[in-house]
Amino acid sequence: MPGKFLVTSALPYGNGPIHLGHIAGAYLPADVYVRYRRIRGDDVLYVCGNDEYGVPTTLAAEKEGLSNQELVDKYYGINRKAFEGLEFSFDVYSRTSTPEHAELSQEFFLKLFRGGCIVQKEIEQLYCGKCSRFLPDRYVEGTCPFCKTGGARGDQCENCGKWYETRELIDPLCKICGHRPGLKKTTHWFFELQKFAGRLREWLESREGWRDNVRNFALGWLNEGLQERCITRDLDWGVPVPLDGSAGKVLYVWFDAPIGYLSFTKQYSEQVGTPELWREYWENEDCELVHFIGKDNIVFHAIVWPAMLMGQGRYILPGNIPANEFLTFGGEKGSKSRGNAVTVPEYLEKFPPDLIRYYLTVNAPESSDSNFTWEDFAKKHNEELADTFGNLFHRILTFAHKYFDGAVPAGAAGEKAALGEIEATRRKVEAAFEAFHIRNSLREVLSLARWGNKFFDEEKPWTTRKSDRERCGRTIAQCLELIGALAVLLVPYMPASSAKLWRMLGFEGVPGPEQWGALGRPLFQEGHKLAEPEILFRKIEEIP
Ligand code: B3M
Ligand code: ZN
Repeated sequence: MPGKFLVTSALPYGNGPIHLGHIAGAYLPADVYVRYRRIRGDDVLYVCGNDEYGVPTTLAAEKEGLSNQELVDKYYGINRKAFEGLEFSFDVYSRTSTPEHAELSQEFFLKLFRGGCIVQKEIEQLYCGKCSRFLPDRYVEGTCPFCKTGGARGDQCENCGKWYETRELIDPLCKICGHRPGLKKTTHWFFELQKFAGRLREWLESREGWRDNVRNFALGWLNEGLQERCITRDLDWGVPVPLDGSAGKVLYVWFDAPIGYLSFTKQYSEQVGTPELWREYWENEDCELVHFIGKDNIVFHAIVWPAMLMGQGRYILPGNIPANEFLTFGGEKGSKSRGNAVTVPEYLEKFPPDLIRYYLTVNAPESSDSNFTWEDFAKKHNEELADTFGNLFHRILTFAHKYFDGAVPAGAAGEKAALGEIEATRRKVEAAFEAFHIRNSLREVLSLARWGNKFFDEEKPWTTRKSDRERCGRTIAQCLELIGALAVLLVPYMPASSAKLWRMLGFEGVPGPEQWGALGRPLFQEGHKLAEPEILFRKIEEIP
């Protein structure tokens, strides 16, 4: 029976161009997963958009000399285009600065507030006397109170992933002027996370099939004891706190951002003319909510957001939260502010989308960090896409054209070798996807292509062509079945290449659920006409 899935990728900050580190972490695996679900015939909604509020935006706007609105408008366009360029298949790509999003965020806040889970307090907050401003989040840098790494931001440490209150930072310095801030009284609102500790534990412990990194990190947080957390800021850019006497206070960006998953689904429902459609996902226990994220977002998705949802009492909770480790550049995490990573626009100037979709999937930082280099990109491309997949396609298709008149010879149906191998691969790929081992799923597909090259070599059709023409035909028919299966199996990873291959095989459109379901059974009828072959993957001769 087809399933129902709501899949999200972490909302990228709309404060700079997205880079390959982001793509490898929370985006590409999600798009591949979504395309896999669709070709299995499942009902999937894939939701994402820019995260436009908070200090990440105001700081970047100050740096670029733009207003906050100008900055987020600029990067909304740039990110949308980047994702389109990489063939992402979002159903909706929105942004958190919409009125609907603000309204829904305020509704979440008020529900928790009225339920006694958000409390108001007067506290002392870091304040820079020189700049005359409070220093929330990234406006301050210091030493992480947990792992003692220097250069840590005011809200979360990039090194150990811990989330803390700005006041806890050791030796804080104002990011703008470099001076040591003092303290000043201010009023804020605190989310009493500890009230959800029991329910969170029960829920987390009952989760099956989660990656160890996510489960352990979340349970680790719980074991250390949950505390109330400040969820408002002294800023003029964000969703206003919806209470009297709260002028100048906005919601912390990590409070409103995940609500975007829901507000964007609602927007989508409006856009497609079925305003209540979102309920079929968010209010449906049979819908699987899957959040793809990078490992630095675990605490927010596995603790804070589920608690926010529990406090609303009407929405489903995440079914799985596959978090990837980091794709590093020269051994370091990619960073917009440091500019050490290859951005998507930079990549797209050089190569088509499928090559990086392939590389970042087969090399995905699923269980540990992986490092990006152009050398390795070119090497894997040449060995795997050009020499393994490309070679297989080309040698078989040209052979069929040269010696069989561009038509499928008789004989695949009665043969077990290739079809058996296809069937086994399909099973392994499906099992890998079920377990969110997306990298392994692609490695299985690569293995099938390797098997195909070996089969072709061992069968020696260039010899049997003269000695045993019937056998030669059976070999080529089986090899064509393999290529057909690869066109279907590659849909999630390389949609454009798969479509091209499909056309070379003499089919229209693109492979769909019917073809996936038939993997392992003959695709071709004897005499089926193939189209002209083209080279799908050319070797990269010059490393960028
Ligand atoms: N914008 C952080 C990030 O891009 C944040 C994710 C929000 S997901 C709701 O890492
Ligand atoms: Zn740390």
